[in-house]
Amino acid sequence: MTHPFSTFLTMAPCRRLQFNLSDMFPVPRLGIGYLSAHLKAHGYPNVEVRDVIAEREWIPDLVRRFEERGAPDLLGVSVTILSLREAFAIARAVKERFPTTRVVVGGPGTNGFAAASLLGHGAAVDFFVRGEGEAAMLGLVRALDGTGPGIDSVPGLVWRDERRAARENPRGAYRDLDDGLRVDYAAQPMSRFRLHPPMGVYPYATMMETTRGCSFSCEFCCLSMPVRERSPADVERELADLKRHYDLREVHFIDPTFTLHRSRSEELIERVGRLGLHWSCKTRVDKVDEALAARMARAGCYLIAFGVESGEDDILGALGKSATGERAIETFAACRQHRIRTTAYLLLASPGETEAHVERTIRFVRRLAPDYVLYDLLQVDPANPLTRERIAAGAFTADDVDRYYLTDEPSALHASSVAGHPMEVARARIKRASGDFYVRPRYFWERVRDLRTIQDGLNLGAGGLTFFKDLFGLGKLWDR
Ligand code: B12
Ligand code: SF4
Repeated sequence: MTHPFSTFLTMAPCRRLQFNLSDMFPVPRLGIGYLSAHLKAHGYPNVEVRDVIAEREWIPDLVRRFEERGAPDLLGVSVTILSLREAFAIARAVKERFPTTRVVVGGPGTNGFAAASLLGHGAAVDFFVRGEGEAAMLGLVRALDGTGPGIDSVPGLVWRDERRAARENPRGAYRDLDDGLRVDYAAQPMSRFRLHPPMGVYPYATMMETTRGCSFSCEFCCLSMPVRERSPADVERELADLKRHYDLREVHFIDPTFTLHRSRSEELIERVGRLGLHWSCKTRVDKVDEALAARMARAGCYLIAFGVESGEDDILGALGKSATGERAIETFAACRQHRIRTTAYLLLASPGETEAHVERTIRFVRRLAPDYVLYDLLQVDPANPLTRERIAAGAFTADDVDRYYLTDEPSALHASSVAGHPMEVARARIKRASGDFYVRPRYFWERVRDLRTIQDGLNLGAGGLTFFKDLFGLGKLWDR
């Protein structure tokens, strides 16, 4: 049986970041792709996915679209923590013009905030969803069109009752990732997508999820949750289909720790290898050794991004990261030996970090010799333990965090990092460390010598241009 209920799914762009390659290189949205597929599989064919980032659209374009084609019954907006305010702006504009359209906001950005904060600051949003969205979205649609039980049974839903008090439902069971559900790629503008550098070397390229959750519990991360894995055979089937339909040559696996379990990883790597694809992934330095790197390289892996975080073992300990700096050096050497490129994610402004630590980290990165390095500030996120500990210790308040992410008002967090470093100090450290690594003729020469495709050269140009614009404070390439 099919239902006429209409749903429109989109995402909020993140307009507050400077060095934001990700919004300039739109990628397939796995999250809303799964939601769309799940609704369609359960008798709701009337689902539209609009990638406003790929289409370079903003609120007036959405409103115009709804005026011309009719507004949906339900508008779903996907957010990260950094795009919640943009989602609120979309909701305000849509509700003002189309008051009967309900708005639901979901995605990783909703997870850490109190229900009352989300509903209070996001006054135009009817519902928020925390955690996995497939069952929640279907439950919400059924509750709204009257074919299912009420709103109070939708898993992970944050909503207002008749007295407008904030209510929150418990989360439901985790999805079985081997249930055969596939991302609704057909609903997305596949030809517009490009993985951002340093990925996307072998177009056409896309992303794929083979696991959810991570069994480690690093203090600064929001991805720690029970791990579920897809069977390698199912991943192979999906990749083979994508290869046929979209001429796929490259895939980036978004799993938090791709090589988490050795035997499964080996099987998966072998199956991916049979397809003759180029691929990249993210993992931990203590989850790859020389033998695994060799297998990965043989199977087409050309890039691994590692959460190195720091070269200082005391800082790693404080961050709850059990790997060591020396292990990182060994793993990076193993990747080099097998011509696998490496990206090192490093965190600056960690608790207890001093100028001496930063200097040593810069020297450590020279020894590590990654192909790419991405220094970032430790992220304030109420979904990570570090932020909650700092609130409990009185370093800042939950209200500061709410103001920082949910409003345009000033917050203590504009002036200071989560670990208490003045923001200008923290930013200066990132610039200094990034400059030390990238602004070297030798680095440029090494990159040119290692170019593997024409697209690789174009990526080098685009990545370099964005980096230097940011380094010299010239603003984003796309800012509207
Ligand atoms: C691929 C990716 C990207 C891609 C695409 C983002 C996307 N949302 O699809 C790009 C490169 C654009 C990107 C950009 C950024 N990202 Co990113 N990204 C990821 C990554 C690696 C995978 C996301 C993914 O596809 N997951 C798989 C899908 C199936 O899960 P999902 O998206 O969470 O969706 C499920 C639920 O969240 C929910 N859901 C999602 N949307 C919606 C919408 C509705 C209406 C409902 C009801 C439910 C719902 O249902 C889905 C199915 O269960 C994650 C880390 C990870 N492994 O999860 C980080 C992650 C999402 N990114 C993060 C961040 C911080 C960023 C950036 C700020 C990075 C930067 N400095 O530039 C930008 C922000 C861009 C923006 N517009 O806000 C953080 C978000 C933290 C947070 N609390 O919000 C994460 C979790 C990484 C991390 N460890 O901190 N990212
Ligand atoms: S930082 Fe990496 S290893 Fe640690 S919890 Fe997050 S995803 Fe897992």
